Amino acid sequence: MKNKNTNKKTEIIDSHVIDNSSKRMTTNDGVPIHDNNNTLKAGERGPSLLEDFIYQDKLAHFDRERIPERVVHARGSGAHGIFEATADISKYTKAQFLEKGTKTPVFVRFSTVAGFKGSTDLARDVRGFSVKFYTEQGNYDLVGNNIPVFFIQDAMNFPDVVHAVKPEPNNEMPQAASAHDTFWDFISLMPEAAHMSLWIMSDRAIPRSLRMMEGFGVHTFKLINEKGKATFVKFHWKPRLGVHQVAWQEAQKISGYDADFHRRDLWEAIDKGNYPQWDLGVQLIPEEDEMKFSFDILDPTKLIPEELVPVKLIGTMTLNRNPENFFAETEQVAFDPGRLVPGIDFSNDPLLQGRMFSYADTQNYRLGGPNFHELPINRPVEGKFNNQKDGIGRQDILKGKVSYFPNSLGGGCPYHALLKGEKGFESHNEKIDAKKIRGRSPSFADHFTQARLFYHSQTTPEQKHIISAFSFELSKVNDIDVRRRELAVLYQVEPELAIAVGKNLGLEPSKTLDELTLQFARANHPNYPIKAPKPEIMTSAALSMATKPGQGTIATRKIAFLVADGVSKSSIDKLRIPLQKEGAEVVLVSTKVGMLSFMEGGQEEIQHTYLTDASVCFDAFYTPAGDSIHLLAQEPDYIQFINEAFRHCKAIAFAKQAEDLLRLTLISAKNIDNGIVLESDGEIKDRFITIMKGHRIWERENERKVAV
Ligand code: HDE
Repeated sequence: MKNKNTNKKTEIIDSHVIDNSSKRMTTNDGVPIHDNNNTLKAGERGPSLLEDFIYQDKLAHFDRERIPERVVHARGSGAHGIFEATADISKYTKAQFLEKGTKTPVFVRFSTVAGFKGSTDLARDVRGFSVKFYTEQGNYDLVGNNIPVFFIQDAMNFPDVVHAVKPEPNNEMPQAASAHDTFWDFISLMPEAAHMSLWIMSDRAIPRSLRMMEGFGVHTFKLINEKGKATFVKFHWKPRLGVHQVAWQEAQKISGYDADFHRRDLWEAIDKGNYPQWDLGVQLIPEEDEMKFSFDILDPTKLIPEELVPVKLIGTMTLNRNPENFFAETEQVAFDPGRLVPGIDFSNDPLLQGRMFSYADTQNYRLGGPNFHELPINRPVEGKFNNQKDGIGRQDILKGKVSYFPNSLGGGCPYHALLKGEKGFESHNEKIDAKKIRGRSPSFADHFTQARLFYHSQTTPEQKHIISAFSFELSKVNDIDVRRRELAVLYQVEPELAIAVGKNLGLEPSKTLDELTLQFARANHPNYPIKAPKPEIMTSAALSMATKPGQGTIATRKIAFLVADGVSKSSIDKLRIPLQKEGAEVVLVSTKVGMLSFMEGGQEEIQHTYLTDASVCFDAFYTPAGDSIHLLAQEPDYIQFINEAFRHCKAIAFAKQAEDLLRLTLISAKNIDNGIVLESDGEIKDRFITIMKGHRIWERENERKVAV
């Protein structure tokens, strides 16, 4: 489908798009190619000739097709869109793109961190959430994650945490997984990682869809107003479709059925016009309140509970256009938290400060030199004007003989704003009077209070999933001392959590931190462990996915209608029409592709089958009435669909005539719950939709020892 949503940025992209249709093939120099099938040879059976410039042109380019993948966040999916500012926050910031009513083109890239470029989308991992705003005042990058805190406090540890989570260097295993010795060795020695490790073991790390996750700027930044006054700010993205997860067992199966599950979901949603939306929220903290909290707002292992500082919504982002070309756009886009526009500035968060060096540095390497700003996806919409010149791959053609400043021969241009009394980016005029120190603030020394806050804020099923995740990961750790050490860390977070995980490992957690862990903690904080300040709150509803606002929609959720030839069309439509009205997507899954024949006569084309699709890829299920039920009774994969749906706590509906099929499944009279919606109990529609809005039937898990 031709991209119809255009904006100032996509016009730049479009001007670079090459359309091969109806064109004659040429070499890279535009020379028409007569024969693209045969190399030039000395005789029919002779050797190839060096003068075959057509072959060399083709192969030399092919040989250089790959560029280094990102050292982290290698696996990603991107989309274009628009951000519209919806609130007046001019009191806090002079950022032009945040002026109420302003529309700004954006490009977004979502990513996993640990896996290679071709790894599964379903890894248990933090997701990158990077947004490039192409503002009238230049590009602004908000390079965030779907988890609001980070593993480490200081940038110096970044290569270490990445080396620990990546495949182990001796055997390059495991791929896109944190369940191995080196990761937990590192984490168990770094108590500051406790908070993030709980998030990463929670359902946040296995999203149902990229469209259904929150985003966070993580660090505290500053907004700067016209008068130069600063206000601290935390950025949030709130998805309109709610925040949902898949179960870990599902994630592992989906990785086999469709490793591109998230990428495909995003692409298809945009392609169908189901444009995902997020509201941008800010938590604003006056400069005077910097030291007011029980934690340090510069510490990236801490969040600011929404109960203490509410999130104010200031704009909406809509992703409405897929990239034309994955490599040119999603792969070559270069995000950098150091790209700021007037009105926004850094804070002194030591992790953020460290990021300032790394992004442009890695991009100079990954994208082959200093001209990556000129790639169509990275170009600012209002152009760039300076005296930087030359370098590999330079595309801009600088006019005239002047490439220095100050100059008179070029009329003093490009001039800097100051000279003409205009405004450009000005750093916040913060006063700093300090001694150089290679060390850490004592205000960063409380590592467990917020980890505890997170755990206590989860519902029972969510806590069970965290216990299961730690049990899974630590069971995959071979070194028993690492297991013990991590259990001791968990004990500091919450004894019950440590005991529950310990049971699954056959270990009793120690009540005190391991000596080695203490030694490392004391290197940063000599008096460790410190007495933690009293927290302001003990639980925060905003931290649970189950209690998020926006959960009450089933829009774009995928519902499998399980059919075969002879199915009743009226039984299908009775539910299909109301579900589609709610914005849900109904997918007919049958025994074969091609035409499906209805009991009442007539046919419909089928794209999905029990062979090609899997239960774990859908949100809810319905078996309509008709002669099809005899065929389904003999279809083991149908039974598997239902059993897996039941296992993963999903809503399953049966038309009256199809209820007999239940006998063949694991669902018995004993374990029927309100997630099994039967027509014999009355009209299905409303009950089915209500159940789906709750996402899962968590009570089913109570029957089991280990969560899904
Ligand atoms: Fe990154 N990070 N990071 N990071 N990061 C990169 O930049 C780095 C951190 C994040 O879709 C790299 O161009 C350091 C926090 C995202 O292209 C690299 C530190 C957060 C992406 C880099 C951090 C992030 C990256 C690799 C600690 C959440 C993907 C390729 C000081 C707020 C961007 C690249 C995309 C990518 C360095 C910590 C988010 C190596 C040194 C905290 C979403 O430059």
